[in-house]
This record gives sequence, C-alpha cells and structure tokens, in this order.
Amino acid sequence: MTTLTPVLSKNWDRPDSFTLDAYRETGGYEALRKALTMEPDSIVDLVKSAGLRGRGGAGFPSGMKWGFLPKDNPKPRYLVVNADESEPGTCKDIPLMLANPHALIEGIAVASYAIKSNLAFIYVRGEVLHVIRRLHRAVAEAYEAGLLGRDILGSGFDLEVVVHAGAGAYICGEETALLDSLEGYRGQPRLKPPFPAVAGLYASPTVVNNVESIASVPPIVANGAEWFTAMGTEKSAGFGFFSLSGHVARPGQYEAPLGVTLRELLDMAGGIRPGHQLKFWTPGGSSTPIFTDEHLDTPLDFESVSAAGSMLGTRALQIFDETTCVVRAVGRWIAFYAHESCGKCTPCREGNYWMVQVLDRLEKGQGDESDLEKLLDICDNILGRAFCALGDGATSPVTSSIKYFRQEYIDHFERGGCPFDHTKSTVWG
Ligand code: L3W
Repeated sequence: MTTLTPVLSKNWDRPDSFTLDAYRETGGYEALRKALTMEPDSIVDLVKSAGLRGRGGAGFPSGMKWGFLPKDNPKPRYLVVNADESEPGTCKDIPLMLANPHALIEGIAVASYAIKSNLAFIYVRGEVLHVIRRLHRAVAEAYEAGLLGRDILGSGFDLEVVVHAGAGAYICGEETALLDSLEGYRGQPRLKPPFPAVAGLYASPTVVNNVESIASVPPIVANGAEWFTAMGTEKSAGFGFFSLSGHVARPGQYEAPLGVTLRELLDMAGGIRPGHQLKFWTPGGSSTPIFTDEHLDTPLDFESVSAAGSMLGTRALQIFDETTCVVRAVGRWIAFYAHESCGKCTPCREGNYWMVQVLDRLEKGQGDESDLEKLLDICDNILGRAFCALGDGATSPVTSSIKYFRQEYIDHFERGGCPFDHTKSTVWG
C-alpha cells in the first residue's frame, strides 16, 4: 500500500510555513550550505543519478538538461523557472509557492550554482497576485539573510533573482514563448532546435525548469540520490504532487511516490463524492487523453501512463462522476484552447475554432455521426502539425472521449438534446 511522502509539503500545516524562520526550523537552506561546498558539476551528476524528471509535464531528465549547456559559450547563463501554471486542472505550483516559497528559492540557488548561473528569473502567472507578493517578500527575506545576492553564505557565489509577472496567457507556459515574453515580446513559441539550453533568454544558454522540479533539488542534495530513487519506479524516480480536483470527497494536493494509482489516491482522498461513481478523469491536465474506471489501477508513472495511452503530464487528476456530460466537459476544454491559441500556427488557431463550433452543436443535440469523423479529422490535422505542444495537447480530450464515449456523443443527436441534467454536476453546472 502506497502512502504519502510529504517532502515539499511537510510544513504546510504550519500557519507560518511561508516564512524564512519556519523554513529554516525544518532544515531549510541546509542543502544550499552543503551544495556550496560541492563542485558544481558534481551537483549536476547527483541530479542525473537521482533520475529527477521534469515536473512541468514533459518528464525530461533535469540533470541531462543541465548537462546540455555548452561548455565553451562565453555568454552568461540563465536559470528561468516556469511558474506560469495555467493548464486546466493543474494547481500544484501555486500552492507550493504560497506555502513554501523558500523551497523554490533554495532550489534556485542550488540549481544556479550547479549550472554556473548568476542570474535567475521566476516567470510567474500574472493573475496570481497573492503568489507574486509572497514570492517578492520571500526573495527579499532571502537577500536580507545573505542567502541571495553577493557572496552567498561566504562562498564567493553571487546570485540575483528576479520575480517577473506574466500577463495571463496560457501560451507563455510553453518555454520558448515564455522566453519571448520575458524579453518583452509577444509570447509566441520559437522553433526548436535550438533548445533554450543552447540559445534561450537573450540567445544565451538557459535552463528552463518547472517550479516543482527546482524545489525537488534541495532534498536530493540533502538526502542523496539513493534516498530519491528508493521512491517511485525505476524510470520514474521520486515523489510528486498529485492534484485531485472535481467530484472527489477531499480534493487537494497529495504528495506521493510516482507509480501510485488513482485507486490508492482516492482511498486517501475519501473516494468519489458520496453516492456517485467515477466516470472519467485526466491523469495530467486537459492536454492528456482522458482515462476511465478501467484505469484505476494504472501506476501513475511516466511509462505506465504512456503504455495505457495517455501522459502523466502535470499529475492534475480532474475527477468526473456519472453526472458529467463528457461532450460538455470536452467542449469547455476546447473553448479554452481556442481562446488561448496564440494564433501563430494555422492548425491550432483554426482547428480549435472549428472544434468549438462542432462540439457546441453536438452538445445541443444537433448534427450527426459525420461530425464525429469531422472532429477526428481536425485532430488528425492538428496533431504533429501544430507549431508547439499546446496544439497537440488540445486534441487529447477530443480523440480520447470519442474512443471511450462514442455512444454518449451519438445519444446527444439521437435524442435531440443533452441527456444530462447539468445542475447535478457541481463542477460544470
Ligand atoms: C536540449 C534537447 N533540451 C528536449 C528540453 C526542452 C524542454 C524539455 C521538454 O512540453 C509538455 C507538453 C504539455 N536538447 C532537448 C532538450 N529538451 N530535448 O526538455 O521538452 P518537450 O519538447 O518534450 O516538452 P515541452 O515543450 O516542455 C511540456 C504537457 O507538458 N503538459 C503540461 C502543461 C502545463 C502547462 C502550464 O501549466 N503552464 O502548460 C501537460 O500534459 O502538453 O506536452 O525544456 O527544452 N535535445
């Protein structure tokens, strides 16, 4: 039986968890002290041997990404933290930064030292003013305590940290659009390669990492790679936040080893809301194909979720019970993608616009089976043809819902209307 592994959330019950004093009382900044006595490259090696994989959705090995920084480039190196959490259902980085901003700041200091960067940015989603304020305050506290700035803890290492608020665009969570936005341009994705590690912010070598990835580094430095690999699975090591939302008795953040199952998480979260049954869920936000009750025992690690036809993504588990109309839920998601499409590429800009029209019609009970083929055809023309992963992601809820719930789509137009009473679904009502 898998149990919770509260590492980053260990002091969240303290009302003052966000303060420097509370963080230090629970061992905070000891990893930075230790890291500063180590060779920078040995920290990169440590993160590689821990097998930490990016917690922002793609699961790319963090140590390997750091190792891609060119050794012979004289330009400055930058660390950029992607704190632009906006994927529907994804809600882990914001509570982490609110409850524990110093975990992120310590991670930034350790990671910057490891990659030999003296300037780091936190690009935070613009709408979350309370988080932006908390970060500013925590960064100021860290400067005052000599944990940021010149000659950190007498080590000779200098680091400046800039908190930068975005303007609330989903596309700016895509790393290259984020870099354009940070440079002052309109946020639109860049062609890759070159990857940011080679030519990122101001065309300099740049590491872009998710908040949770960076915050996971100090515990690895403090406890060692073996401590980390003892949790999770062989290829998906460690722990992570599983964010349960929707029709679940106790929604929230569950910090658990990768490989935990939804069945186990539901046990911890009090199950589906009383009197109801699981219908469908997302393993990693709306950009990952939906799962059903067939997947209750799928281990939530990168490999097992992919083998079952989806993606672990951001571990945003949105749970829907039998009161939810899948056509309506998918329509809401696609309306989000259509609204947020940056417009740079035709497949995403036009494809999502047309999918909204078709889904809206279907949900009202108009249309026929050829509309389902039309939706699949549009998805076929987005997937692999969009400029960035956001376009590809938009196809996931459409294709997977038609795969698992084709009959429910048909029921709509056979009945001439939606068979669901939306007032019974608290999430979509
Ligand atoms: C150097 C190479 N670097 C890859 C780096 C690359 C990036 C990382 C992963 O999308 C997914 C997306 C969302 N040399 C490299 C290299 N890298 N090869 O590795 O790259 P990539 O392209 O696999 O993924 P990505 O573009 O970062 C992320 C999915 O996550 N997602 C998350 C969404 C969350 C938000 C949000 O809340 N803001 O958008 C959920 O499923 O759909 O598939 O750093 O540079 N040869």
